[in-house]
Amino acid sequence: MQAAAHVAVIQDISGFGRCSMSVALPVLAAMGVQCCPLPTAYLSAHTAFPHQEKTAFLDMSGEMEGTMGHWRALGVELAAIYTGFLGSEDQIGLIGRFARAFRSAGTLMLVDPVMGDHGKPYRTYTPAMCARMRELAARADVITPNLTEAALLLDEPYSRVPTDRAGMSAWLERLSLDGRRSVAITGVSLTPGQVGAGCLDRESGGIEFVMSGQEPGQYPGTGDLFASVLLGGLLRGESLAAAAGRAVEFVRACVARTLAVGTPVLEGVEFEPLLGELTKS
Ligand code: PXL
Repeated sequence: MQAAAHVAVIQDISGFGRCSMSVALPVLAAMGVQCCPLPTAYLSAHTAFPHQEKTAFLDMSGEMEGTMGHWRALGVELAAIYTGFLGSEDQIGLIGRFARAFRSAGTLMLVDPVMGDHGKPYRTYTPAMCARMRELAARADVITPNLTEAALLLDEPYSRVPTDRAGMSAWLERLSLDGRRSVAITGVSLTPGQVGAGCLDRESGGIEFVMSGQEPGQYPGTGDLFASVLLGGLLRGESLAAAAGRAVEFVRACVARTLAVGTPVLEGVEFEPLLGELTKS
């Protein structure tokens, strides 16, 4: 019997609205991973909610620094480092140092370059943060940008997002940095009614599009859900395309359920009742 893998989960905790840490921890736990949370910031609610001027925001950079020292003293070993939404520009450099301290030959580094959606950066993401995110993502083994983030990483306008297989394959190649990192772009739609992920696996060099039926709804936090399921699959030894296929189907099922239940869009998807699906290999 094998011990659960340790994974450092580096992203914010949002108090209301399912996203980031409150999605990553249950998903990875259901998939047999021991999560080691390293919160970047606390927000009272994610950034898409109204009354943003009332947001309680705590930057946790100081605690991140302290955690690094403590974990070093404890000799913590990590099977994966998983980063998502970050609270400030300086944190991106701090995570670079974290990776140098804790990454060994067998550590998988997944950077979800959380920066924006629907063609626009998130409210808290400055151009300087986007530039630093590009540097962090350059060190990753796997990145999981949505279409907006893919455009930001490539410094292309959102209007140039490819809509066909050849164009998307060219973006995947560019994002792989000459095959040095694997890439899964989310929110890709090449045929009407189908949506999924475009994947370039650096192990094989192959490009695959894993698609499923498109549900008529869009929810915050689905990128976090995708990246978390993908990582759980990779840690189980699945190929990038197999893990992405599992993640695409899980997100679709959660969206379908949420539409059926009719809960508010900003609260994100009802993934909790479906977590049992992830315990199956
Ligand atoms: O789902 C990405 C995300 C994570 N964390 C916070 C966010 C968002 C997207 O809006 O606001 C705080």
